[in-house]
This record gives sequence, structure tokens and C-alpha cells, in this order.
Amino acid sequence: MTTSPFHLPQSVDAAIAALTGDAVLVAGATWVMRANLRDESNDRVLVSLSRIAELSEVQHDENVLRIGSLVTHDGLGAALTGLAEMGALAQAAAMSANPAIRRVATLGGNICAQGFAAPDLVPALIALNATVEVRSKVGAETLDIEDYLLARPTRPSDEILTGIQVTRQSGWSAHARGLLRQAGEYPVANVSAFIDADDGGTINSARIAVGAVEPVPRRWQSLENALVGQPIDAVCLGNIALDHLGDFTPRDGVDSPGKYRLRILPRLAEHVFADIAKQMQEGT
Ligand SMILES: Cc1cc2nc3c(=O)[nH]c(=O)nc-3n(C[C@@H](O)[C@@H](O)[C@H](O)COP(=O)(O)OP(=O)(O)OC[C@H]3O[C@@H](n4cnc5c(N)ncnc54)[C@H](O)[C@@H]3O)c2cc1C
Repeated sequence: MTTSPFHLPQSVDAAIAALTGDAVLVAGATWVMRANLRDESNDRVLVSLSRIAELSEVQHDENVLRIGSLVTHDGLGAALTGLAEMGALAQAAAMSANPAIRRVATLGGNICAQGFAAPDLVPALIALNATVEVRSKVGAETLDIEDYLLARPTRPSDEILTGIQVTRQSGWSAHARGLLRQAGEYPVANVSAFIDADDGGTINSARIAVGAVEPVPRRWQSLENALVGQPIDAVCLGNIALDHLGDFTPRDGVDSPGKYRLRILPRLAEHVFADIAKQMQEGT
């Protein structure tokens, strides 16, 4: 009997069972298809998630938003309509890549693409304090997204990310990204923020996440702390961001030297705060 190079399981359990040897999961395939550019093997058994209906489900009530891992970047736009505080995720999905990629690239692939330093959805999910749901032969688990990203290289090889959850809370969020050529390319740096402010516009709490600057997206905690008690004034907040660049050790890459990634961060932060200030004024 020969081994099929391509599996199309109809359930998560069947997909887990098919993940043996060096088989690799594939969702939209926009990352997997570029394996040869990363000097990775293109000759692996593929286990497609595309037939597993439960992975495309989106549910929300007044407390929780849950999004299945197979929802595409385009699909996120529709799923998040009317959820004002999820602006960062909706914007990140709408700005990423190009229309053709956005129609097939998935939420799960964005989180699980190992070694991908510049995902757009991940900083938005960190800013929104998302958790990830994973399943493997061992069982199901829910993890903080930042913990999952750091642990990912050592997670079980038969693990599938089934979805994300965000606890809904009042506030506003936004995403901004810096590109070199304004084309459908990976961002040089990106920033997502979630802000809770009082009626007078004073910041009560902030969660800010940065992608593409270091190998793994993460929170910008010293800036978060510095923003508490400040009024939402984008230029002032951008200047405060300038004082907190020391948090990062930027990576050099073929697309950009590390120091450029760092240099554009305050400007991206300013964009995000200006967007949030506008949303607050408009009452959205
Ligand atoms: C031209 C181009 C431009 C791009 N621009 C951007 C951009 O601007 N911003 C951006 O964020 N991204 C960009 N991307 C990257 C894009 O590949 C990811 O954003 C996309 O979300 C990956 O999703 P996918 O479903 O295609 O992943 P796949 O290629 O199917 O999988 C990616 C990885 O994740 C694993 N995986 C997938 N789903 C799961 C799951 N549910 N559980 C466990 N592991 C899983 C796979 O095994 C694989 O290792 C671009 C890609 C291209 C080709």
C-alpha cells in the first residue's frame, strides 16, 4: 500500500489521526506553498483542514467572541461587523496581503506559521487578549495567545488550533502597519492597540502589541503602563512611544534593517491612537 500525499479529513479527530511522521497541516496553503523559498521540504504528506466544517464557525454573544481557525482574512471582516471593540482585528485582516490571498489565507495559518515574524492578525489578537483553543491526541487545551506563540516550537506535532476566543469588553482598538512599497507585502512593523478610556477621554488601561520587529509578536508593556492616565491625544501618545523603543531588540531582515523597524514604531503608534480617538469621537 502506498501512502497518500494528501488527506482530506472531515473531522478534527480524523485530522489529528492523519498527522503522523512529517505530515503537515494545510489550511489556505498561502504559507505552506512557499516552503521552498524557506529551504523547507515541499515533499511532505499534506493534511488539509478545508473539509472540517466546525473550523469555519463564528459565534458571539455579549460576553465572548469565538472564531474557528479556518475563517479567512476576508471572512473575518464579515464576522466582526458590528463588534466595534474588535476594530484592530477587522483592520488587520482587511489590510493584510492582497485580495486574492485574503480570500484563502486563514486565521489559524496566521497564528501557526512557524518563523513568521510579521503576521498582521497576531498583534491584533494579542491586543484583544485572545486565547487559543488547541486539540491533539492528548486532549483539548486553551492557552493565552502569547504563551502559545512562545511554546509553539515544542507543542505536540499532532496539535491543531481549532479556534480563538476573545472576552468582549468595552473599549476601542485599531491596527496600523508600515510597508516599504505600499504593495501586497509583509509589514516591516505593525502595531495593534486596545484602549479603555473614561468618558472624558482619559486612558484607564491599554494593551499594545507589536509585530515584525522581533521574531515573535509581543506586547509593548512599558508603553501600556505609561499610557494609563493620559488623554487620548495621538501626537502626545506617539511622542511617549518614542521614549519606550528600548523595549525591543529589532531583527535585521532582507526586507529591512532592524533600526528602521524601530524608527517607524512611534509613527505607527500615533496612527493607531488617532484612529482610536476618531472612533471615540464618532461613538462607534
Ligand atoms: C503574497 C503574500 C503576501 C502576504 N502578506 C501578508 C500580510 O501582509 N500579512 C500577513 O499577516 N500575512 C501575509 N501573508 C502570509 C499568509 O500566508 C498568512 O497571513 C496566512 O494567514 C496563512 O494562512 P494559511 O491558511 O494560508 O496558512 P497555511 O499555509 O495553510 O499554513 C501555515 C502554517 O500553519 C499551520 N497551520 C495552519 N492551520 C493550522 C491549524 N488550524 N492548526 C495548526 N497548524 C496550522 C500549517 O501547518 C503551516 O505550517 C502573505 C502571504 C503571501 C503569499
